[in-house]
Parts: sequence; structure tokens; C-alpha cells
Amino acid sequence: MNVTPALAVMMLAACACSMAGAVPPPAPYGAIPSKRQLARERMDLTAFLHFNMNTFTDKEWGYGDENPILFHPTAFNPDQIVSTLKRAGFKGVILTCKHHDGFCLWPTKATDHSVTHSSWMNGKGNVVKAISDACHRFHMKFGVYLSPWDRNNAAYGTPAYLPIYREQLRELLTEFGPIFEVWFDGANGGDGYYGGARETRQIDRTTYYHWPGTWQMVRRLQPGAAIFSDVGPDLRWVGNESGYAATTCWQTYDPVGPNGGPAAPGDSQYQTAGVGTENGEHWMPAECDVSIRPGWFYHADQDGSVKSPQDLMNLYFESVGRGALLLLNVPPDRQGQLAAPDVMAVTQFGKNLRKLFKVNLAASARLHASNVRGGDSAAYGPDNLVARQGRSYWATDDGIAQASLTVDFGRSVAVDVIRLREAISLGQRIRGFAIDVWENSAWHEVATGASIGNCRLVRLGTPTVTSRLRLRITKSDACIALAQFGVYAGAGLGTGVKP
Ligand code: FUL
Repeated sequence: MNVTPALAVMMLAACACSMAGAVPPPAPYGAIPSKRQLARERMDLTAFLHFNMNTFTDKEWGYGDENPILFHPTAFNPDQIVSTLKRAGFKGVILTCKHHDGFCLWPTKATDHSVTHSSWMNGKGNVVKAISDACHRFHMKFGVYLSPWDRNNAAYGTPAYLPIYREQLRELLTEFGPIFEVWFDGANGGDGYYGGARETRQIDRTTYYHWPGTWQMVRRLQPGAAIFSDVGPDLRWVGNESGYAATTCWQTYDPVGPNGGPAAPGDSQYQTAGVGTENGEHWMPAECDVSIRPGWFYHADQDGSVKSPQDLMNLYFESVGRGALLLLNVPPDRQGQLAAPDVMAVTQFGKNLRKLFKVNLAASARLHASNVRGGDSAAYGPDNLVARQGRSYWATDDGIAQASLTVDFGRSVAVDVIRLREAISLGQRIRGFAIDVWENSAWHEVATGASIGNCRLVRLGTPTVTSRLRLRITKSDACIALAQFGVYAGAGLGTGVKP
């Protein structure tokens, strides 16, 4: 045998482990998440706050010539906004600090087009500070959206704009405490006011913003922040604004430009992002952004078109339930508060979600795995799948890529929803699974799927009464490392369209 230095280290490690009686953990497989990605993936549900000039002009995209005095919330209440979302179960909010029209919600020194020139609070208001302070008070994370496109700025389209954009970003990253996510929009260039020029300006989306340098700035000033764009680097846009990922959605993604070359925000084959790249080089989970209303900004005439709690539950299953993250936009109104229909919808949705996942029926069942790594049940046994805390998991021996887990409830239970999570710090390994229920003295397959990743929710369509359930991992690229198995009787809450 040709013993390379790396192999020698592995042999020594294996030897040391067996001498100590401990079974070594599975080696990571393929791309693995960074610490910041892992932290971000633990926040399944976050809220977008589209609140800016458009709220007051009743537009979706302002031209950039809006008079700053128009920004005038009559009863701005950051605590109402943040506490409502917190109670509903959201883990953080991302505020549109500047949308495409260029109006800045904080007193930036990089442009005059800001709250400083608004009539609101005599120009002394600061929405970014007020929302970020409320987030800190309510233990919510705070993130920023800073539109790269600026239809107000005279310099937009010339090299002079980049330092202005970066200065705005620097202010946001240094003046408002820890930031959990920076959201870079892909909408870029076109017609606008541009300091009075009122013309169309196109930019080269790949080179104009010097994205690697801009992202580097985020890394330096907020190392914990996840960077979102069409092409990551930490989170990818899912490729639609309707809030769903593909049924099979990989945590890895290798973005490609429209002509097969390098990709950039606003310049990628985004249609492929819903599925991602199986076995891709980059760990880059999908984020699904969607609005609770038809528009991103508040419009009074859409008060009757707010998504229902059941709509929101479906979105949760089609995003988080497919391994992606859900970023739900809940836009404040002209008072500067969340409107009553939105408050009702998110509050009820949050209650339903908590009720659905309150009791894991598998936690009181007998679990049996067809293979346990090294026979070490304490370290890698199936009971780890229902442990409430810690980062433990069920693992199989190296080379065992198919295995089953049997859950014996000891009585008949009505099963509605199943939740699976891989131990993603070891990479995405599983490529196929099936769920069987025990009926009339035989196993019957009731669901199959390919990707699991951070989270996979399986709805059985209608609650199924059974005393036993079986999970079969039918395909895996490396030995299995599964972190959670949850079985829930959702009292019909999870029922709906089967994934
Ligand atoms: C899009 C923007 O053009 C919309 O106005 C909105 O901000 C959405 C989240 O992203 O690209």
C-alpha cells in the first residue's frame, strides 16, 4: 500500500480513536456550510419590511424625483412592527434602507436624498436606527437591503457612484449594531431621474459594482452577516418572487451567467436556482422572498388581498419544507405600523406553526435503525434524532448509504407531517428517501423525495392513522448523517398540497 502523509494521519487518528474506544465521526462530504451560513440556516423564518418613499406615493418603483417631504409616517411605531413579528415566530427583519428610487431612511452623509430632508420629525428622524433598536429590544436580528440601483443619484452609471454606494453601505454596517444579512437586489439600471437628467442608463452588471470588493467590505465590517444575491455568495435567490423552492432543492449551487460565463447579481441563469446544483461546488442555500400582499409596498387598496394564515403555511412548506429559507415581506402602512389584516394573518400563522410542531410523536416512540455507526448507539444511535438539544445525529458506518429507521409508536396515532434534517455541517449527503406506514400487517410507501438538507417537510395529504412508520434512505453519496426525525399530528394544520 502506498501510504501518503494524509493517509498516515487518517490511520493514526482511526487508531487513536479505536484505542480510546470512540468511533470517529463521518468525514464531511462535498461542500460544507460556513459558520455564518449554519447560523443563518437556523433562522427558518425572517421578515422583509418594504417601507420607504413608495409607501407614500403608492408606487412599487419610484422614479427618483420624489420630494423628500412626502416621506411622513403619521404614527411610526417600530415596537408594534417588530414585536408583532417576534410574537409570530420570525427570527429577524430586513429593512429596505434604500429602494431603487434612492431615498435613504437614515441621515446618510453620502446623499441629500434622505430622511434629513423630509418633513417627518423635522428632518431628525432615523428609521434604520428606530427599527434596529426595536430589534435589539425584542431580541430579533436586524438586516439591511440597500438597492444597488439608484434612480435619484446624478452619478449613477458613472464610476463616481460606486464610492457613494459603498459609503452608504459602510454607514449601514457600522452604525446600527450587528447585521445578520445584507440583501443585494438584482434589479439594476434603466430609466430614472438621475439628478435631473431623466434618461436611461445601462450598466455592465458583471463589472460595474466590483462585487468582490463590495462583499469583502461586508466581510470586514460584519463578519457574521450572510450575503444574499442572485449568486450568493452565502444565500442565493430562489429565482422567483412567489415564495417557493423546487420540490428537490439542493443546498449547493454553482451560478452561471446567461451565456454560460461568469454570473453576477441580476445577470445569471436564475431559473436554475430553485433546484440548485446537485453536488455543486458552493454551499449556497436558497432564500425565498415573497410578499404577504400582491405588492412589495403597502397600498391601501390591497388590504383585502392579504395572504391567509393557510396561504402562509403553504408557503412555509414550499420554502422551509424544501430546505430553503422563507423571507416574508410584511410592509408597514403610511402610519408606520403593520396594518390590521397583516397582523391578523401573521399572528394566526405563527400560532398554527407552533401548534403543528409542538409535540414530536417520535420522541416517545421506540426507534430502531438498521445500522448504527460502529455499533455506538450513545454517539450515533437513532435516539439522537429526537434529542431536543445539541448537535447530535444518527449516523451509519462508512460505506452504508442505504438504511432504514423504524418508529414504533406502541399505539395508533394520526400522522400528518414529517420533518427531516440532515447534519448539514457534514455536507448534503442524502439523495433519496421514502416513507412507509404500517397498514394491514404490511408496509406501504406513502411518500418519496430526493433532497433533505437543512429541513424537509413531508405532508401526508390527509392525516394517516398508523402504529408504525418507516424512513428508508434509498440513496446517499456518503454514509448517512441525519440530525432530526419529527412526526407531527397537525390537527389538519399541515394538510394541503402534497410536496
Ligand atoms: C426586486 C425589487 O425590484 C422589488 O421592488 C422588491 O424590492 C424585491 C424584493 O426585489 O428585485
